[in-house]
Amino acid sequence: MTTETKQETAVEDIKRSSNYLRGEIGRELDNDVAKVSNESEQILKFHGIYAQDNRDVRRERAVKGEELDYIFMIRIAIPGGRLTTDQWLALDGAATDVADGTIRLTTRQAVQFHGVLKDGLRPLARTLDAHLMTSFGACGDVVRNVVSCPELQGNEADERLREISRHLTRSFRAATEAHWEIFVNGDKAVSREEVTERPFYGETYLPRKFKIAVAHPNENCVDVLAQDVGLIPGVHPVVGEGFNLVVGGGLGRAYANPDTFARLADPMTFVTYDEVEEVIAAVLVTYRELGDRTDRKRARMKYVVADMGYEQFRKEIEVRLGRELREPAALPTHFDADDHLGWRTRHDGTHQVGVRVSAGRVRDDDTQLRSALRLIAQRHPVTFYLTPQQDIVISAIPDAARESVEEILRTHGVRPDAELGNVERTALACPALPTCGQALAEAERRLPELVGNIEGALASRQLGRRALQLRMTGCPNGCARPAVAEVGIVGRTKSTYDVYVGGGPRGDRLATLYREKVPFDEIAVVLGPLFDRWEAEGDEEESFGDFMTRVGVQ
Ligand code: SRM
Ligand code: SF4
Repeated sequence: MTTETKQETAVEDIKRSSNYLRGEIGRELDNDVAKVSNESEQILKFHGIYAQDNRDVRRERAVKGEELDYIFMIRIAIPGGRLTTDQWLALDGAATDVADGTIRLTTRQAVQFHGVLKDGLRPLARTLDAHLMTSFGACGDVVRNVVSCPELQGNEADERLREISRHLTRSFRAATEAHWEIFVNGDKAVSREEVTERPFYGETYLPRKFKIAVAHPNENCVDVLAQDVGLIPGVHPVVGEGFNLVVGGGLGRAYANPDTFARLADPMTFVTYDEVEEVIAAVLVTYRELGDRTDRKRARMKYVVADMGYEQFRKEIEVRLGRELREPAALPTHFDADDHLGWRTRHDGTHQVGVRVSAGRVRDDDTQLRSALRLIAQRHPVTFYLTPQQDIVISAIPDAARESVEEILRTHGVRPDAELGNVERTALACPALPTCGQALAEAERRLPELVGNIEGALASRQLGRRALQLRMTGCPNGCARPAVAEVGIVGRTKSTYDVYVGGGPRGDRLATLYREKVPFDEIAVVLGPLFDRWEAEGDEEESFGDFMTRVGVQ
């Protein structure tokens, strides 16, 4: 009998021989070539940088035998999405100086710049560093930007919860100084001795990315069950305040690999504030040791949990932790999702306003949103929070500034939340074409049209006032989390999409595949019979996702 030994992927060797994420990046940044080598592409991801090319001109250039339009995407980790006005203004300046003039807010409260040229990478890194931000660790096989509910602010208890996201982002950031050496300080750090890399990373880091989110005690705007590790604040009858810790969520799939699937996390244990870091570190070591390094598509922790079974996975963590895990406490019974839009008065008497950003793209077009945010940041001592719905909350607005903020938004054409359509209000889309190398179909650029079609279909029934959560992606990687949406539209081919229904804002169930390979223009049409049933048979307050779950998807 022969035992087949699977080979590690080439990426493992690239990581191992990179000298803790240096590789040849420094040298390649200095040459005149517009792109970087394959090895550097892999290592650059750990620095928050993706090598891309403008796919709108890819074919035309290839036909003419011309070089592709090589560009870079840079993702900046913003723990809990919190930004000072000074930081926002730095990002705004960088959008003009080195990127395509837009600031892209992500579904994980980060910021992305698109269309950056190679010689813009170092100046951008220095700008970020000068304003206490970094792209390091925003991508790559490490713990990514830790997400937390933007409502966690303003009073002591909430601030303490939000602080966890910043603390965990820092604690689980790789220790290597490679980024500062290559991008920020030049050769200043070369003579420095390498600091020891963290034990849960070592020289090959994690098998793949690792995602953590901190939910609000009562609401799940962060999609906590879609994370590798999710923290749900709660109170334990014996140990008091802390978190229910859930493990093994993830939404990405690949059409070419039927063994890939979306999975919701399982409640694993209850941890106190003091225990949270230690337990997550044990989860990371377990994943580091047991994760699949032979197939990148199955390297996520959810597959370790699914393959060995949740009970066994829990035992593996206990072995590495050196003690038994406490049982989880009861999960919140009221666990909906807030869209954080519109005006509210905070605990401390200041105000906040949540502003919708279509597909997270802050720019000046029909609406002068970028200029409005710049002006607000220049004039008022506010704080910005990016939301996991790609929106922005302008917070800590003093009484005296409220009118001025309102006026700036109005004169720049930023619509108040009351004027938003019921699908438009919460719709998400990933960037897809032309920047994403994995996109099979359009997403962000066709979101407004799709929203219009679906709002039209609802209005033509008596459903025009009913909210509906729509999420659209250009491929099944699921970056806008369509797998848990009431309606998830997932790119299948250049012109068709798979349609999923039955998830919901609580994020506690997966949507079901309803129709495959639907042409874009027919999406609202194929949903029509479901809307008819919802109108005829749904209870007054029953959301579309709840209704579909009750009656079943056929
Ligand atoms: Fe994502 C890869 C954009 C959230 C699952 N994601 C990508 C890349 C980097 C494409 C690539 O690998 O070449 C996309 C960059 C496109 C571009 O041009 O900007 C990309 N992902 C995004 C963002 C910007 C979407 C957005 O509309 O905001 C989000 C950035 C988050 C951040 O700030 O860190 C983003 N990606 C997600 C999420 C949602 C989440 O984490 O809450 C998911 C599903 C959850 C999960 O991880 O399971 C997600 N992205 C993926 C995957 C599938 C991973 C897998 O399990 O197989 C890929 C593919 C990959 O990693 O190889 C991917
Ligand atoms: Fe790209 Fe697919 Fe993610 Fe959209 S879902 S950004 S197409 S990887």
